Amino acid sequence: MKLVAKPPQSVDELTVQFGPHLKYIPPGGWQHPDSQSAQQLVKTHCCFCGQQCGIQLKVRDNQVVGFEPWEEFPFNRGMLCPKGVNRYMQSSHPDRLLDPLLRTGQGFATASWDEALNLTVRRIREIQEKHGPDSVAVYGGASLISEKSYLLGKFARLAVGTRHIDYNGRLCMVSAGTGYKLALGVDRNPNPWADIPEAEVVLVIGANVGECFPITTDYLWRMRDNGGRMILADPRMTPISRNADLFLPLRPGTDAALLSGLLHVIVRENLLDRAFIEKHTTGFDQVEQAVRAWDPRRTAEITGVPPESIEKAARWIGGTRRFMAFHARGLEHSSHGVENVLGVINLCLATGNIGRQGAGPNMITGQGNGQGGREHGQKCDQLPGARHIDDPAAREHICKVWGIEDSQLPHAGVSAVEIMEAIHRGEIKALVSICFNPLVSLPDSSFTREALSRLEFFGVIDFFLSETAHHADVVLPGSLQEEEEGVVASGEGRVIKINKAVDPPGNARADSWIICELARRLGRGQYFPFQSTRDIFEELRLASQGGTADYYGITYERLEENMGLFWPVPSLDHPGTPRLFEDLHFHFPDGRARFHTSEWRRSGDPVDEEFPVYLTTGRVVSQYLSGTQTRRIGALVDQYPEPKLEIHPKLAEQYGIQSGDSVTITTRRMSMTLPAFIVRTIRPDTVFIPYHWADRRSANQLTHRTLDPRSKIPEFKCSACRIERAAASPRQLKVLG
Ligand SMILES: Nc1nc2c(c(=O)[nH]1)N[C@H]1C(S)=C(S)[C@@H](COP(=O)(O)OP(=O)(O)OC[C@H]3O[C@@H](n4cnc5c(=O)[nH]c(N)nc54)[C@H](O)[C@@H]3O)O[C@H]1N2
Ligand SMILES: Nc1nc2c(c(=O)[nH]1)N[C@H]1C(S)=C(S)[C@@H](COP(=O)(O)OP(=O)(O)OC[C@H]3O[C@@H](n4cnc5c(=O)[nH]c(N)nc54)[C@H](O)[C@@H]3O)O[C@H]1N2
Ligand code: SF4
Ligand SMILES: [Mo]
Repeated sequence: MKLVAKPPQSVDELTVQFGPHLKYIPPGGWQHPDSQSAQQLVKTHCCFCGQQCGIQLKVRDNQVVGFEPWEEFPFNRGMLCPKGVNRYMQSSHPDRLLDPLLRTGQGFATASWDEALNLTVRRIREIQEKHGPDSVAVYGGASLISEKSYLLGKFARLAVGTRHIDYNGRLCMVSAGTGYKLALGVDRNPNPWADIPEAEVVLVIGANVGECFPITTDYLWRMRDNGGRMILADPRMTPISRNADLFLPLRPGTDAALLSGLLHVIVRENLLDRAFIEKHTTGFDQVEQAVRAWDPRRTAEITGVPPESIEKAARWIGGTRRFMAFHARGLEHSSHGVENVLGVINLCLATGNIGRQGAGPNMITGQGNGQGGREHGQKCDQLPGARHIDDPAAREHICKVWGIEDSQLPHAGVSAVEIMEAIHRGEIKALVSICFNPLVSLPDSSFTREALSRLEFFGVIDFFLSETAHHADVVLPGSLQEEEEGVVASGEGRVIKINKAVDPPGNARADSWIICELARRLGRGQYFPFQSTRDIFEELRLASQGGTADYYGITYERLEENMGLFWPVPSLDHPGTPRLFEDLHFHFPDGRARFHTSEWRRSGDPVDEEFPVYLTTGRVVSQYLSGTQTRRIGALVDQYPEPKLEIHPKLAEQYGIQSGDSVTITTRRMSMTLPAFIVRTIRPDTVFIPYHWADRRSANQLTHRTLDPRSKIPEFKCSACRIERAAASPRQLKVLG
């Protein structure tokens, strides 16, 4: 059987049709070959979310033509969500970039690799000669396999010679990471998911598990089948609320208050684990003092959660020694995201719930390599092995592995949103970006668009022409996950093997080749002698050795044999570490976990008379992130074709809005118009918009740039808005992009 949609042989069409419209494969348009027609089945993982489900890709004639479940992989045991079963359609998609593109007066023209790479290198050096080494910045991404993210950190610091490198995980996992490092000394989930069914009480706070982590739902159901209870805290009743035992419908941006209120009741009712607190922690006295003010009545006023529900939840949590908490971006996308995370960890520490099966605080990692992508140096303050760039011992180790002097290794740069702000101010003049679509995903998109227009040089490496790439001077056609072998670390902390299924099509090249080639042409080839991602991994092992995220004992062969290994794996005979802190030794010199006070503060964009409604943003099950990948697949597009404004019937009635009406929503930045979707599952003072679309359909036109002071994450989950019924109907789009 053959593919109905054939990949184009050239990008001529793109050079003519330069614009926001992309092609998509209609549902059923790409025929599903039967298993006999596949020449090869490649065991690998889904390229999308941090669950990293095992999957087998069917390969025929160097094309990925379908998939088979991989029943033996222990995490998902063959289960996949709608994105996983449709991902294979990207491989030969008609929109794949097949040649380098250079900007011309009218749009883009195809170019040879020599032209495109040489121009990139020449512009970087010209700009640095004029404005200094730090006038160039590098953006990375957490969908990249760990080899590429390691390589990118080295590329920025040694080949470009800039201190400014950061990545899209800055919009995602950094509040969690900062919180876990502050409290426990390590940025990784303490528990493997196999622990979930063993818990007696689970708190899910700010995570839409059903739509964003569909496979985790199965673990939660098993926990409930075993008699466990689930508490859900969210301004929206997401799909898993149907099986929640207690629902806490909190107001956006009030998590720290809720968590203080829960701890208040636990203290008052003496449900603490005093022995654990005394022996294994520091700082509880201040926290105990701080939560005194948060009695259920005051907590209810701020959060909107009834006081009885707060009391009940606290008694359940304090009444078990098998309590697990799970949080995702609903908790963390906040100007006090780190404090919110610390509030969750405080609950676990105060009740002695950590280091055991079925007990512990857990972040749910977002992106495919959201965990691994933040371990090996593409963060602005980080060196491989999750080391800090200002730590003299860490610098010495990395300088030795890289064969350089300390003076050659730049110090910390600024974070992703701050890089965009420095571009806007004209301080950073050039940007090289891979695996990031900031025009859609950063807050306040008009600001981002303005900043991009001020760049003197912008180079993008992507396999599709993303909305951001439209602003590039050079677009280098890179590779999909299945086009290079390597490793990722799943949300559990399990390092797993990604296998290569096909070569990049046309003149597209492996991302790692592109980065190494740029480094060579920048005159730094001696530091980039890699012939393969395996070579890069061998260096990564050495660079991570002795660090928190120690990969020294991991080899590709061991990963294949064991279906992954949980880091740290300090030696070749080490079995890996599925559960952290079993010895109740936390990663600080005195071995004690740290309590930190977690104070509630208002959002950076507070509601008032003019903007009286809370706006929150997030996801739907069929779309992924900025949508560049999933908006091109009809079977996914048709499930949720365009952004809608979720609104409660009471609020809708107040403004005379009916389902399907056009609604104009305005924030302190911008207005947009979109159809109303009236649902009873959202708080009546809050509206929700999924953010997977671009341009006039982008939720990030509305959001604000307030950052958490420590993690530098934007406050995507809480803006103030006003709404009104719009006169005209929004454009009904038939071809969806
Ligand atoms: N289908 C799909 N799955 C995905 C992704 C995707 O794009 N699509 N992306 C992946 C990535 S990178 C990530 S980071 C994760 C994100 O996974 P989640 O964080 O689960 O997803 P979101 O929709 O961003 O937000 C989660 C929930 O937070 C709630 N919320 C909003 N404001 C608040 C608040 O102030 N407090 C609390 N407690 N809750 C609030 C929202 O109602 C929403 O239900 O999903 C991953 N999985
Ligand atoms: N309003 C609002 N905004 C948000 C969020 C929200 O909840 N609300 N969530 C935030 C979160 S949690 C996240 S993670 C960010 C994500 O934001 P982005 O990182 O901008 O989103 P992606 O869609 O993953 O963009 C990645 C780009 O890299 C490309 N790409 C993917 N894999 C590879 C690869 O292996 N190699 C190469 N060369 N390119 C690749 C894709 O084609 C795509 O163009 O968005 C954030 N923005
Ligand atoms: S749950 Fe995540 S990893 Fe699994 S199939 Fe869906 S998108 Fe892919
Ligand atoms: Mo994310």
